[in-house]
Amino acid sequence: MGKVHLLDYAAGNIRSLVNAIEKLGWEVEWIESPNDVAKAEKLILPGVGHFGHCLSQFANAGYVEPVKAYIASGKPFMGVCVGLQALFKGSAENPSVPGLGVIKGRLERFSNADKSVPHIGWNSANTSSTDASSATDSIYGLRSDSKYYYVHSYAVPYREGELEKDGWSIATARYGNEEFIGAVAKNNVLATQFHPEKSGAAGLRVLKAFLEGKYRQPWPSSPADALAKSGLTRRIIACLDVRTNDQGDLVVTKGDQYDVREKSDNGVRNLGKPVEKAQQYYEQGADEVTFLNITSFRETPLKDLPMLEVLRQTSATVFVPLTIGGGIRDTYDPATKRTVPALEVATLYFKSGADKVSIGSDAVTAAEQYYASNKALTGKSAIETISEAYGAQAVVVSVDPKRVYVASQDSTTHHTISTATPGPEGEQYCWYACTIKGGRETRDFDVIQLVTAVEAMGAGEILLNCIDKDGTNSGFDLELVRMVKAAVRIPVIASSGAGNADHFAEIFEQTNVDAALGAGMFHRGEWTVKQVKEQLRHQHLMVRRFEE
Ligand code: 1PR
Repeated sequence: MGKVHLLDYAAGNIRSLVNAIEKLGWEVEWIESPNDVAKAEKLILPGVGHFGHCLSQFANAGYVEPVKAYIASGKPFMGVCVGLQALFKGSAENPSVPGLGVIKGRLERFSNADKSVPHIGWNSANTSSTDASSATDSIYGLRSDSKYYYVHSYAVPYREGELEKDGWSIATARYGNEEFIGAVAKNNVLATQFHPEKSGAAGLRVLKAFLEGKYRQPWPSSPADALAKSGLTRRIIACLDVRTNDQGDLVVTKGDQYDVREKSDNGVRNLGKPVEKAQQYYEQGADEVTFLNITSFRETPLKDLPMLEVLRQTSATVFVPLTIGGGIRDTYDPATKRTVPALEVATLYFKSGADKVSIGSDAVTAAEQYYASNKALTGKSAIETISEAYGAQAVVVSVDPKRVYVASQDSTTHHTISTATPGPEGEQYCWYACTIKGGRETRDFDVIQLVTAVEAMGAGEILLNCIDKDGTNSGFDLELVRMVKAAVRIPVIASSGAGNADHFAEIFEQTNVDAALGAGMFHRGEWTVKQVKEQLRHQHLMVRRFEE
């Protein structure tokens, strides 16, 4: 078994990277001090979150010179995400913090004038049209017809020829009208902006090629192919609502408008086991898997958080992003009799294999306080502390809104829309009230107030459920999605109501939503993720192909 060294210098989920390396049959050893760096024979520098935070931690721990010396020695080096960014001179994210300067160029923030930022999802890494030395070689197994998982707000803009003339091979991706560097390689160095450990079989192939030292491999693809297939795909997410049933087993369940009990015997609907279901959806080509612990408002000793083991097991074999929601807040731990900060709770989940945490009830409370204090940011809410430590892309806010019909727009101060599905009394308008505790409590607070507040607080994505639509199989709430998309610049995931592939096509064609999520239709086996994607592809909506 070969050995590879990993440098863990900052907060981040590196468990998935370790899982991926082990899956490929390699052993991971940790670099624990700057003196260890020179002893490594292969070195990977991971990194997620803020450039400045990562690079400052890295510099303060004394790693800058040893890592530069390691790279200069010619031994294999790989940087992932912020690990790629570290190789450049600096980043607009934190202009005062220098990068290693191994590659010239700086990172710029994506423009959000025409698209959501962060850039989250599966995009290309095209080498064939840009690689100076060969149009038919694959660099470290990268293929122009594969897709890779990216999650970042800053990127190195691609300027043709600039780095190639220094001997770098470049793989590019396009987001909106911005072309940026997706991967870069020269001699002993490979770096990827995307996460190979989260990019399914396509990503594992890149990691394997690096570990085996296979810089170039023949791959006969044409530049035309690459261009046709470049760009961000439509993201399909499978969601698992998880809770303990009356027998004490952790089960995947699914409600109708959040009611998860059977009408016949009042038992909790049991649709399968969480880890098995997640594996099944991964193999069907789900682009992400989300777990929601729907009874998280109950007190649980922290060490027994039920989803920790689910995440540990899932992340060992499922190489796409995993989100965990439910109970991400300051939590009283009855076992130790102390209040554990939300950041600590989130850290437990990240260490167990989560890539993002999703915050529901606590986000509503924090947003209400934000307005009560005249939009002052305290820096203390769960959203702010987790976003500060792990980056905005790791913080999803899950919204559970409910329609409130009104006869006229003047009858409420809330953000209303004119609706095509009038209320029970023929009301032509509605607003969406936020709820907490899984819809059990409705607040006098609307969805637009919530999403704009959490965006300001540092959330990176909105998971937009809709209680009226949940479990109805009648399609997503297009009006709600359009309203929220118009209010924020961060990505929005449409959720609730999907019953067939047409509903996914409809939400992507009729709104500019960033991703769509399904639950019941997959759990009941009515549709597979693969079938949904096949139909979308048929309708010329670009989706990621599952690779074995
Ligand atoms: O408040 O931070 O502890 O988080 C609790 C989380 O659990 C929230 O994200 C909340 O949405 C979720 N939740 C709580 N109770 C329920 C319930 O169903 N009783 N489920 C619940 C939310 C909504 C979606 C569902 C889609 C798609 N479920 O996740 O999967 O509506 O369903 P469909 O495609 O079958 O229509 P906190």
